[in-house]
Amino acid sequence: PESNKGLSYEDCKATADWLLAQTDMRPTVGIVCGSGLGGLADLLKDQVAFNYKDIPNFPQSTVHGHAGRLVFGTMKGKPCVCMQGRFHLYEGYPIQRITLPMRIFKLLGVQTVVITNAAGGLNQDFKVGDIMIIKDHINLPGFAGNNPLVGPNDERFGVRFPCMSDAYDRDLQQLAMEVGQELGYGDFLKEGVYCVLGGPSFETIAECRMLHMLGVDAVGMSTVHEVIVARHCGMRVFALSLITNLAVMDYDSEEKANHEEVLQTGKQRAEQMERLVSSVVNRIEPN
Ligand code: 6GU
Repeated sequence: PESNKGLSYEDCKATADWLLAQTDMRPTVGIVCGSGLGGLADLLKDQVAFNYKDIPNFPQSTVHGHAGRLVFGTMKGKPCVCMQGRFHLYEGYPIQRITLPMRIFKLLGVQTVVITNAAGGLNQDFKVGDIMIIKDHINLPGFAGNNPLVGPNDERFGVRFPCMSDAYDRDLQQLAMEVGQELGYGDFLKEGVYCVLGGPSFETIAECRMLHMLGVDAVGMSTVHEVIVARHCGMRVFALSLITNLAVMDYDSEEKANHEEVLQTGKQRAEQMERLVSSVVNRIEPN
């Protein structure tokens, strides 16, 4: 039907097969680079990269700070595929389109997805530059029917009503905590609940207060849709937020959220974020 803006299984398969025909790499880990965190992809060895615009059926990334390439390569010897730049709801794509890469990952043979994002901190214990291991999410657009799985369900991907209480793999969270401690990141490695909003406008003070009351630790404009689609088709998920700014919670504050600050913090913490991700990837066991 018209309401289904997603791609058919056959179209997804065609895209995956097109990619598989151009490289011998068979990635088991898929990585999504958040705003200002595209450097992760540059860590890959023996790269084979594709601009999104050259990949059949792929949307194109339009935002400053996002490169728009799919990069195959090895990270510490492990074959990976990395989205350098992602698609957001606020760019205007149908929600089923922004999550297409997750299904491509699945059809490429990916078993574990590692997702990063830049987020605003709401937890009063958080500081700019903290890295938050996502333990759960609130899909606020989903409350209003904006879920990437809306439309006919193709059982070849997954079930009609997928469980989300185990969305974020516990073992990978634990592994990341251990790896983070070993790297000496204990002081700025946190965990918490991520809430997605549609964007592109940042939150009002009243909205931040509301989210804080709801138990949200960090707020952003991505990740959750990808997680839902990744879980639907049975991939394991690990996700990290870089706290690039603190959400404004009181009317006396002079602070204003802005994209430059987001990118700036990304640059400052990029190296640690990259080291944490690559060390976790290194220790991911096959399913
Ligand atoms: Cl404060 N809000 C949202 N929605 N996304 C963000 C952010 C804030 N900081 C980085 N990304």
